[in-house]
Amino acid sequence: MKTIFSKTQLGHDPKNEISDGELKPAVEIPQRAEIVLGTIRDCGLGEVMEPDDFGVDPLRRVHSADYLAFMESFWARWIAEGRSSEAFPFVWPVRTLREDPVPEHIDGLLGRYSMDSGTPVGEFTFEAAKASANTALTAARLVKQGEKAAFGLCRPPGHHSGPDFFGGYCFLNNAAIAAQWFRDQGAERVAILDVDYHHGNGTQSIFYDRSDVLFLSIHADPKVEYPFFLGHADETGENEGAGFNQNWPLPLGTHWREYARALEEACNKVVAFKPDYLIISLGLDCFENDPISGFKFKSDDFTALGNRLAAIGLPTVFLMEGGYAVDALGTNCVNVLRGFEA
Ligand code: SP5
Ligand code: ZN
Repeated sequence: MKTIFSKTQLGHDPKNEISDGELKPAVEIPQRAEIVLGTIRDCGLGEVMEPDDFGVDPLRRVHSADYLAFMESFWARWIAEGRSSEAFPFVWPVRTLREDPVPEHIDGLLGRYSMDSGTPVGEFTFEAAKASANTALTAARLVKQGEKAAFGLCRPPGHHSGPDFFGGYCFLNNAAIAAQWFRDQGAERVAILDVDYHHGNGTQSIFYDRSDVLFLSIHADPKVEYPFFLGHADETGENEGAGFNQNWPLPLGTHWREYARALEEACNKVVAFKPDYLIISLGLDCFENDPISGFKFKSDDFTALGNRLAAIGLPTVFLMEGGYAVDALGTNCVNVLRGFEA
């Protein structure tokens, strides 16, 4: 299968993050993409292509104009404020506080348009995020043109980003942008299956009241894991979207054997929905040695995951999300993709 990737995606190069309440070295780093790319080349998975630029329109179908304008102008305003290093949000409009009027000061805006302090914004972050979204769109277009599957080597990832906020290392929701693009190109139904270790809160929220995009997510129970505030089993969609969202929160320590039972249910849901296309939010952070995660996948289990996804039998777009055990990331990613092709 073909892989899409642009070097522009490496421009987001965070040094630190606030993780577990402390300043720690960043884990969502450019080396993640480099190691995956290297493994794809070494094993001869297929051609690696640059993305095309799809412009702002497909981003606008998912994200609000004010959020995109904020991200576009952020770095210049941060510098103008006298700041010089990567930016961390630090105040948020929770509960009794007001979102309107929108603040004028950059510190207020930073909180208004974010969900956590674990996601620093740097000079080239938004350029990298746009390239990552173009990678997703280019992969989607390949599948629309008849490829059985394509791999968008997205980085930064996307599934935590909502209509008007960044967070969880995500700035633009690549999977949502690709799903909406398929709809705008005439697809009737699109399914998104999120196998990242963390709940895809952004993607869920974007499609929560819609029946044309099915969102399914298997992840660590948010009672005990990030993102904490979404991803429970009772979130099944609302209004028009009732019944078109499903979560499988699983306990810390979950092995492939238990995971596979949830995956079976999710795959059967996908088949019953009869979508035109399937998008896989491909996190690789269920791996046993992932430094921030608590599931117990072995490298071979990723092959089994790819096998099961292939058996669904749909045109499939794989978009990379998380996965932070850098040394094993290339192997684990390629195992899914080759497991799919086997
Ligand atoms: C795309 C994606 O995978 N984003 C994940 C964002 C997670 N950010 C919070 C990290 C908190 C890590 N806590 C580790 C506790 C065990 N040492
Ligand atoms: Zn994750």
